[in-house]
Amino acid sequence: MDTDQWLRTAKAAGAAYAVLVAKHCSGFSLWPTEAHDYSVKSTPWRDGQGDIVGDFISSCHRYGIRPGLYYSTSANGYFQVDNPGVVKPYDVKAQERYNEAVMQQITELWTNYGELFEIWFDGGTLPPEQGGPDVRSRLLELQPQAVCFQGPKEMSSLIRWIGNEDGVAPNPCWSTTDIISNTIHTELGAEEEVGECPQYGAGNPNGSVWAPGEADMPNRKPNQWFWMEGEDQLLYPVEELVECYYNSVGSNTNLLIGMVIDNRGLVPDADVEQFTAFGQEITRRFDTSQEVTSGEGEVVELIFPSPTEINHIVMMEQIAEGERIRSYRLEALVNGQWKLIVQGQSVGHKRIVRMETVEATSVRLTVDEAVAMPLIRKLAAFHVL
Ligand code: IPT
Repeated sequence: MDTDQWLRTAKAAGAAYAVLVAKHCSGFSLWPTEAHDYSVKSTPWRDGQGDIVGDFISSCHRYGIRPGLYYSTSANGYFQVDNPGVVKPYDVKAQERYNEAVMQQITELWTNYGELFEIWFDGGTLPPEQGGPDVRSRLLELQPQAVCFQGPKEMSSLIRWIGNEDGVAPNPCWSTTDIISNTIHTELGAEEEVGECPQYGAGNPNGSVWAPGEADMPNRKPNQWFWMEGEDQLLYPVEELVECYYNSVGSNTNLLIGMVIDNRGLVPDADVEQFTAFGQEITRRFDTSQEVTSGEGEVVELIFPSPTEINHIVMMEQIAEGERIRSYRLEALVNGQWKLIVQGQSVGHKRIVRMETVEATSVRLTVDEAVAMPLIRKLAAFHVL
C-alpha cells in the first residue's frame, strides 16, 4: 500500500481536499481502534501494526491536500446496526454498546490525527434525542471547525448531500436550505420521502441553514465505489467527468469523486490516467481567462481591450458575506449591441456559463434581484477550444 500514490493522484486531479473512508458499513476499521478487534490490527498486514488512517493523513499533508475522514454512524454490520443508526432487531443493551463504541471511535479519529477539514456522516447521524450517540458534543469539543457532511445540524460548517451520486446539482442551487440529513429523521421521516422534496438538492434561498451542496460520485459507473478485478472499462470517460464538473462545481456545489484502491493497495493505473487527464482538462479550460474583474453593486462590467472571442463566463460571489444574488442577467457587447447570453437565479460560490462563441468587447453582469449589495469576487470570460 502506498497512500502517497493515492494523494499524488488526487493532486493531479486538482483536488483541494480528500476524505478517507475510515470505516464503511461493514464496521471494519482501517486504524487500530481500541473499540473492538475488527480492524487492521487483526490482519497480517504489517503484522497488525499498520494504520491506514495515519498514513493517509501524513500523505495529505505531504501533498498539500486538506484531510477529511468518513465515519458513518448510521450503519455498521459488525454491530448489526442499520439506517438510521439503530441496532436491529432493537435491543437496549446492544444499542448502548454500539453508542459507546461510536463515541470511542470518533474520539480516536478526531483526537489522534490532527485537524480535519471535512467529516463525512453518510446518511446523517441519529441525534441523542432519538437514541443515537452524542456525536455533536464530541464534535464541538474536538473538531468544531470541520465541515460536516450531513452532520449534526448545530454545527457551523455544514455541507449537504445533493441528492444523487451522479455528480449533478440542480440549477438554481442555493447554499442555504431548511433540510439536512440530521433533521430528516426527526422532521420528515424516511429519506425516501425527502428524495421527493426538491429542496433537498436545490436548497432554498430563504432557508435557515447555511449548508452548501456536495455532489459525490464514484469514478466508475454505474455506482461502482469499490474496486473489482477486470473492471477498468467501467471508468467514467474524462469528457463525462468534465461534464460533471460543469454540473456541480459550475452550479455552486463541491464535487467529490470516489477513488477505488486495488488489491495492490494502489489507485489502479487506468484510474491514475483518468484522474490526471481530468485535472489537466480542467486546468486547460479554466486556468487562463481572456479577462477577469471583480466588483460590487447591481452592474459589474468586464471590458476587453479589443474584440475578443469568448464562450464561457465564470461568476463567483464573495460568499464569506453570504449568498446575495437572487436573479441575474449576463449580456455581451457584440458589434456595438448588447446581446442577452443567459438569465439565471443562483450564483453563490461559482456559476459556470457555457455559450456559443461570440466576439465581444464587453460582458455585463446585471443583478436584477438581491437581498443585499451584490459582492462579485470574480467575473471572468474564457475561450475554451
Ligand atoms: C446515501 C445516503 O442514504 C444519503 O444520506 C447520502 O449519505 C448518500 O448516500 C451519499 O452518497 S445512500 C446511497 C446508496 C445513495
